Amino acid sequence: MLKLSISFNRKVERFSMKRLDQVISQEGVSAELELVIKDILVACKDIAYKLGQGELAGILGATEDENIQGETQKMLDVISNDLLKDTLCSNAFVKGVGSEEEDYTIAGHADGKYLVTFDPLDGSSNIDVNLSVGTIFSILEAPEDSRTGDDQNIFLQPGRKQVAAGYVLYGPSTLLVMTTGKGVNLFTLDANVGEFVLTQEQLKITEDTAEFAINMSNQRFWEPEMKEYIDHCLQGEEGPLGKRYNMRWVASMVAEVHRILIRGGIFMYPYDSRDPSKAGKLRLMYEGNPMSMIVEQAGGLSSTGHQCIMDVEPQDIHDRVPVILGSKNEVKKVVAMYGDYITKS
Ligand code: P6P
Repeated sequence: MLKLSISFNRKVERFSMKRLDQVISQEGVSAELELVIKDILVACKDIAYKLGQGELAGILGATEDENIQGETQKMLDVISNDLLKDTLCSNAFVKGVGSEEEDYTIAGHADGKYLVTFDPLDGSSNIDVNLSVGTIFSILEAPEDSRTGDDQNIFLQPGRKQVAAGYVLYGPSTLLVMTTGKGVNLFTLDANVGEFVLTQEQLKITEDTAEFAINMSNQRFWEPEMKEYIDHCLQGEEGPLGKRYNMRWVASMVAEVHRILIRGGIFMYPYDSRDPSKAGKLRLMYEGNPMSMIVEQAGGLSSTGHQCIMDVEPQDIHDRVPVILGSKNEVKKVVAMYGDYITKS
């Protein structure tokens, strides 16, 4: 009898959960912006379905093409990109889109109010081994002038100008984490009804951590400051940081950031000397900025080592940026080693 009552309560609780539109309308989001967010999620629900099909859909594996980043495109990279691009460019309130998978920005509606940048399938090297991947999106207001969405210059705004940012994590469950500047909420896709429902609200990142995420195989290419910080972590209790650290690396930024939101941590993809012409591996407009808005809205910090990522003035839609983000007090330790201590409280 007890078992039946528990399962019944869970069902009742689920149907009392707030839907996405109920939450964002309470945040004072304009009807136009709500429609843009909803279209992003229409595409993401289709991406989630296609990912869930795996081998059955015959869409795993790589294409023979490379994107502008010099990365071989997976079939699902292209499919996900096309879904988001087609859905958003047909939305009357979208002036243009920028994608990791597109060389140039693409025009939507000339009088659209919003610009959307996205990484359609971040971490896609994980697809063929069935590990978590995600979609990252960032929304800016379009300048009120005559330039059209295929002019990348209208996108070149610092991350502080974002009006919304989020990601969809395609894991054991499909989760949406999003902010419109009033905190960070977590929604779970209820596949039975095709709705994202609020499952955790106002997420906060713990200020301290003992878990770092970095690709250690690049250690010989890092700047001395990063080498020193990681060396201090590895010295554990006997070292200058005075505690034992754990390490994680999923090679999927969405999964790393989600773990940090839930249990704290610090994620770093620092500058490395493999290609001195590049500021880092990760891209500012559709990885660094949206993840930084989420992390800062959840009480964390996000820095290049020398300035907050959302203060960087972009020069190109595909600008790269060093990324150090996560638990506030740990990010401050790393940034202090670079000498430019963040004075944010
Ligand atoms: P590496 C995925 O390709 C990605 O852009 C991020 O999601 C991830 O954190 C990073 O690159 C992984 O890079 O060099 O470890 O494969």
